[in-house]
Amino acid sequence: MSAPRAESALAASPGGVGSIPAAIVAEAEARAVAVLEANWNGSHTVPATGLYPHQWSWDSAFIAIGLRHVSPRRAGQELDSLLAGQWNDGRLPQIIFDPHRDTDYSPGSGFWRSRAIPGSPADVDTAGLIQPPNHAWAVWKVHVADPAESARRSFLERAYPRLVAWHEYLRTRRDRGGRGLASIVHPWESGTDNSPLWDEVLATVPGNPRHVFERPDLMHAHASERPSDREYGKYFWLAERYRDHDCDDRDDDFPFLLEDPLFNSLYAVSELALAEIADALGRPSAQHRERAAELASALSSLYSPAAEAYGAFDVVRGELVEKATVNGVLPLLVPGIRHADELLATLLGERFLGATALLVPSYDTTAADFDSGLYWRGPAWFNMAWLSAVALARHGRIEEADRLGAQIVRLAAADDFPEYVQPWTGKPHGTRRFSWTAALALDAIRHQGWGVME
Ligand code: 2M8
Repeated sequence: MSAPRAESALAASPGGVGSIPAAIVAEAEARAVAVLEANWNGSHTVPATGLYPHQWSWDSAFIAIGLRHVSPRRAGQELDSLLAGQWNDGRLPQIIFDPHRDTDYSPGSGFWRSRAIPGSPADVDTAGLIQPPNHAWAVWKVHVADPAESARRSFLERAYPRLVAWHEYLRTRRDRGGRGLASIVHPWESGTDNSPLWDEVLATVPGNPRHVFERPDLMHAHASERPSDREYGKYFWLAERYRDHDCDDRDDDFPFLLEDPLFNSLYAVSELALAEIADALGRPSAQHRERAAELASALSSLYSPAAEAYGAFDVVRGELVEKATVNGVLPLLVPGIRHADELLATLLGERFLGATALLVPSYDTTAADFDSGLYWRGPAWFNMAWLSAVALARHGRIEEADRLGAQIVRLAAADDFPEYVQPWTGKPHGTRRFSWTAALALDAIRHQGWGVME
């Protein structure tokens, strides 16, 4: 289903944030800061006060990347508080629960009962799953925003061993396919929950969990903008099975094991950030650069010539899911990645940004099941636009990156920092005053350039 396409601001208004009147940028900036202020709860920032009332893992890293421009200290606290939820095996959990908001989101701490699982942190309740590893990258970016403040707080010294343990967890416990890439064990771990990439595998997953689940999310977002109850049945079934095996990653018959191209690309970028951190601390860094190169090389097995994008590898069936999603063009972030020309052509071509999209759609707009308003099955998300801008700039496409940066700012400010938008009209969807939308708009305004490690 494709929607009528509006005249493209991307094509019609060349130039970056500088092409937006200064007063509008100043107002957008002030309002973005106010969103982050309102969503700060004393130790971390919630993604949105109603829909997502706890601390989410990869959200916090994106949030810190924006927050660093207004308060490097608070950006550091954001990440410190996330790292405090680390398990003994190194995993950084998808969610750290706020005990005061326990019934406001499902599954909550009562479902996960993490403290009963060996190796979980003793003083906070967390989910057992993980999210994409953008954390070392965020730690580095927070450090470079104010190295003196970072040094005063020994930020890198404290974060580095925890980040190394996190990546070790991914390398040792999550290489379920033995192919040098990390597998996700649940759609929630991708951050792109109901992406069409997971459809075929989810079809094999039972949808009848024992847990009787509720949908408090539907009080804050319309059902047509959220995964269905049918999908939720499968999500809970998988989470329940993972929890009941004590989240130990040694469940041989686990039915959902996928290598996601975006998850592994962020892993590679974060491994390079670990090298920067190690250099700054005067420690050996070569192993991190080698590891990043290994990941780049292993990622190439995900390339699909048919999709002209990277797909996701289904470890259980040994098959590549060959669909073009925004996840599958973002390996462009990784130095040394193969098929970069094809990925650039896909990202800038008709199926994604094309001549008329305002932001990058999450899924191939020509696919039969593309849906311009449904969550991760078509709409454009601000974190993906921001990652695309960084990726484009890496490949010398500065003008396109700047235009995307300007669109991030315009569309974020136009509708009170929406969670996601219709790609051609910019119509807002999901919740409003969404933290990573505000944070990444702030970064697009304030950053010194799109350099990956700046
Ligand atoms: C969405 O995911 C959560 C589960 O983690 C949900 O649907 O309830 C995704 O957009 C994910 O990427 C994001 O981290 C999370 C919080 O913003 O919401």
